[in-house]
Amino acid sequence: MKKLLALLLIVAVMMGISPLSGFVGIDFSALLTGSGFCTVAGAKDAEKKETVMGDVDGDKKVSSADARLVLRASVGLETFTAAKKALADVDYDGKITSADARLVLRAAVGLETLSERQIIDGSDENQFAERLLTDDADLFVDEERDKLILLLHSIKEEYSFEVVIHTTNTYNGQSSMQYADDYYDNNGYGCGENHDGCILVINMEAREWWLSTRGYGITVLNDSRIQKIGECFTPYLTHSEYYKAMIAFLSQVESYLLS
Ligand SMILES: [Ca+2]
Ligand SMILES: [Ca+2]
Repeated sequence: MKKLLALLLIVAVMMGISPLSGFVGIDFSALLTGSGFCTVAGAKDAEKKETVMGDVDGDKKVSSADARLVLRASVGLETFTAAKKALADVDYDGKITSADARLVLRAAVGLETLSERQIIDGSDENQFAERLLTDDADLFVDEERDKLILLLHSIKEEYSFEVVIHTTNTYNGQSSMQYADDYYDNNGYGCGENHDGCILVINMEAREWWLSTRGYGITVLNDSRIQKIGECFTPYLTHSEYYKAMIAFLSQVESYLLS
């Protein structure tokens, strides 16, 4: 998992985002410990094929290890054979770039199905991961969105606890609490029979946020903790640093899940 953290930090740097560990005083690496994190897109077909698009380490699976190798190759730290280059160039532009690494990373967590798009119906899996972040207010760019989904997914895998982030411009005439509760329930969020989890709603029109909890979420995120979480991430919201705000939010939530 250290490798994966390193990869994400390299990706962050390459995407022009400063590495984020430390800015809320919490070990950011803890957010990346999900063991079931690297689900394999296209595993069903892997046995039948001699090579798998995106699989550059030859284990017939597309994992974060492949993404790391592709990223290294894209900056000249790794030299690929012609055959490997063909497998690494997943966007078929004839070059190995960070765009390929990004696609491989997305494929590793089930957000993308590379060349087997037509053969493998990965839509359910994609929706499954992406449903944890619905950005109706359009606060995040694609790269930020991808990384937040990875983090939300890894928290879910590690703690059996769904953290949901939803941005909106309207409460549809409801109170913030009603809106958040309904959004959570109507979309079937939560893990286990008690629907363990929480949802953070950011309403840009009202300029406010609301955190609703369910199941174990009610126990672990009590009122005083929710207040502390808010103190941690609202300064970033105020400065329109939405992505950093969400990293701060997730760091705080995870520190309570760990305790
Ligand atoms: Ca592989
Ligand atoms: Ca390429």
